[in-house]
Amino acid sequence: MFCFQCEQTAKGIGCEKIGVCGKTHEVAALQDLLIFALKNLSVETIKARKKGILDNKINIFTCKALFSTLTNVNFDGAKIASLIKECKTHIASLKEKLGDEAEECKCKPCMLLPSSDNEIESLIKAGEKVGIKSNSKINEDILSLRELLIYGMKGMASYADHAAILDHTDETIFAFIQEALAATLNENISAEDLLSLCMKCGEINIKAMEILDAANTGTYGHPVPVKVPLGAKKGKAILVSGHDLKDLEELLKQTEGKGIYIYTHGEMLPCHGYPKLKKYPHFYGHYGTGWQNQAKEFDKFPGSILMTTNCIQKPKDTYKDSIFTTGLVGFPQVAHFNDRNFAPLIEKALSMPGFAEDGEAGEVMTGFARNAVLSIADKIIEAVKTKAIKHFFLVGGCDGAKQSRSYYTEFVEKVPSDCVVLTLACGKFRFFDKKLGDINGIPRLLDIGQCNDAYSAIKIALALAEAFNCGVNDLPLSFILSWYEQKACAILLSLLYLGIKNIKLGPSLPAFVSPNVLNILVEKFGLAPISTPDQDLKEILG
Ligand code: SF4
Ligand code: SF3
Repeated sequence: MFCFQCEQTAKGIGCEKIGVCGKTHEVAALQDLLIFALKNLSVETIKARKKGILDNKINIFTCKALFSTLTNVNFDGAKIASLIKECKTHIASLKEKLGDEAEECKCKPCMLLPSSDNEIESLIKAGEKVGIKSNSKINEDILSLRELLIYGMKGMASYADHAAILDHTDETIFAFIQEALAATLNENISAEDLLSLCMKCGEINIKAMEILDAANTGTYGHPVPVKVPLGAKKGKAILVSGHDLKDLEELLKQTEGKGIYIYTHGEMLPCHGYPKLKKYPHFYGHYGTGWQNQAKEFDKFPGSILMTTNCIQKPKDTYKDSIFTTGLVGFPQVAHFNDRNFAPLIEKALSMPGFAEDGEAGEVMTGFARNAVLSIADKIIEAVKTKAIKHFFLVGGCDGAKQSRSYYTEFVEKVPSDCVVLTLACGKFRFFDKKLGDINGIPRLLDIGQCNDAYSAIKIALALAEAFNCGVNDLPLSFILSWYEQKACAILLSLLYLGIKNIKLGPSLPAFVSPNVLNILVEKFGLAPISTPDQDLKEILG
């Protein structure tokens, strides 16, 4: 195996024997084969689209399959194998519709994708031939840009999939994903063409986040600022983690009147701000922090756990029986729901002790998405004009295991008292409970939401730029980002597409970015690695 798609990749170079995330060689090979199969499916969908044949089922499948290869989503080889099989079926059905199927097709995917579909071994062998480094002659910059594009698309596909779950889809997103996936099969593609596809990926990802925002706010209302308790309520309990709002809503409905309190974990925290979710009286609070601390926090939780897509850590044996997965999440031998009939999860929660008594642990605020922030735009603009607010920092992105991520906590602690911190995604769990106070009634720590709510952050930045009649780069606003998995790649490409300069990125730069590609990002966009909080604050604030 060779995988270097995430920030925790082995030695900052690549995972070669087993993933630091726990991904096995076998699952890695199956994921490589799935990506290869999706590229070839995309070749067929492009031909089909030209003939007016559009198949939303195949489009959504493409997003789901891409999403399932994201870091910490699916560790179940059998599930990945079934996606490969489904992909092959779609290729065959499109070939048939296009009328260009041969008696026995001899194209590369058909030859490589074995016909004995159920034999995982043969799929693994085929996957070993199509990995990232399968072409040893490929130029390192081409490889770097090609993988950046694929990772950006994986992130985008995850947002498109979440939106599709709420019945929001967009043909331009599907068409781009397929064009770009097919383009990565071209071994003679130029660096310029790949770079412009990366920028296009950033552009289309804004569309994906936009339709997800429309799906979430259209279904559940615009988030409102809300205080979320971090303690416990006496009674039975279920913990929900991941990113999926629909799963949470269904669970809230199915647990009504059953004496069970529902808690969020990780990226589900912002769900408390959505009016149509927060209305449930048994939707109580947030337990623990984010996905990085999942194993130790899940271990202590006295109820059952629903893990929606994504991120997941390998469950410990101690709580394996009380954890249930849904969406694309997969672990061998862990119960999975395909239909959102959560009866076994509820039954399990009722059989567990729950919390014996109420427990106080303070509270945090969330719900500062674009509507909430822009509703006080006048106040914010006034505070900037009167210099009550000197600078805004968007300290956002993913969390991970590295010690050096303490940079972000320290940075937020050291931000001067006349500055405001906007945050989003799961990196915030390092500082989400800090009491930073307010400036003229404007909280100094504003949680915009999940990683996909980067869309909200972009909207806020654009609105402020318009109010001050300047460009986003001229605002007193700096981006201090943390990355871990591929959704962060998609968001970074979106920010670069928008022309946002001088982003600071950490805790380390991606292993898949070659020195030449890094030079382009530095020269064109002023992208820079984080240094120390003191040094970075000094550089930004002068
Ligand atoms: Fe390694 Fe990350 Fe790939 Fe897992 S996803 S195998 S940790 S690079
Ligand atoms: Fe977090 Fe995966 Fe990236 Fe949603 S849950 S931001 S790491």
